[in-house]
Amino acid sequence: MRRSILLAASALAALISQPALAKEVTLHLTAKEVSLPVDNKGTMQASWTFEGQVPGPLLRVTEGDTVTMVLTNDPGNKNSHSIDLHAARVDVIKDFEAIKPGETKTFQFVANHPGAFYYHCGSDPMYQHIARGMFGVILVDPKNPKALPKADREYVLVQSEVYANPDDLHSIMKADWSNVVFNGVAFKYDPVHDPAATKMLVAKPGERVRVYFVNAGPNEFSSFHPIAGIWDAVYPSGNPQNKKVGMQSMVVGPGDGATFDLISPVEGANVIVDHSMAHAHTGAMAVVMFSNDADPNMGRGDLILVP
Ligand SMILES: [Cu+2]
Repeated sequence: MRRSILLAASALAALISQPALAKEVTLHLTAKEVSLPVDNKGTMQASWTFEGQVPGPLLRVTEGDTVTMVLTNDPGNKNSHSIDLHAARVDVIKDFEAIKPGETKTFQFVANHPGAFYYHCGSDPMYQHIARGMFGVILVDPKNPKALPKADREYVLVQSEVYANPDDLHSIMKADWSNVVFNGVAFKYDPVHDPAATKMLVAKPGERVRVYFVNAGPNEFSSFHPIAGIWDAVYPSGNPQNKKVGMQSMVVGPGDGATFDLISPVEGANVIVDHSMAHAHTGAMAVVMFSNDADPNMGRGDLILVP
């Protein structure tokens, strides 16, 4: 009896560790021009977004998948928009072209490279569309489920700059931003530096916390560092073959991304920052609270990209 259970368990384990079968996946995104808060006090800004949120929805496919991307420009919008997916190898002119309000565009690619990739609007002027919030993350999970150690929790952080008046194109070209932020809002997950913040990222001591990080820019580099922690592993572009270990910080430039694993041996807080102080102290800080009674839902399901 015990032997047959063991055999069944090993057969199941063999099945689970098989490379994933390539699938055909269709992803839909709609460009929406909305008003969104850029700080915890609710200061609103006219934003250009994917699906009315900054960053846009987390897209997730598996290495080898054939992906059909369907972009709709909401008929209520005033501007042309497009999508540039860094996970795709296609024709920039034909596939990443801008479409007018009310139009829909479709293109296809094979997700050959695993990783944490940036996506953004490339409509002219691209730096303004990015500065107004038109960006997000597409994860291409490796087809071999053992290519990376299993993560206990996953979080997505996207860095970007907030410009006080994004109608002033000159201010964006001069990088004259007011705040550098994670996930669209200054100090969004940092009640330590902003009493108006209500959220934190959480995990238990010993858990492997995987942070998929993309720097949307449009201009500033990020020196990505966990205060009171050390990155157990860093994978530039999120590719398992790019493994670095024991990193204190890693620079992620605008338009780039990486996967960062963090494990705390003790209870207490780490603060993930862009260690460039002008960036951290205007909003690029996120608390990760390690406690034995951490909320089991955080860092899983819909709470990988914490709203
Ligand atoms: Cu756009």
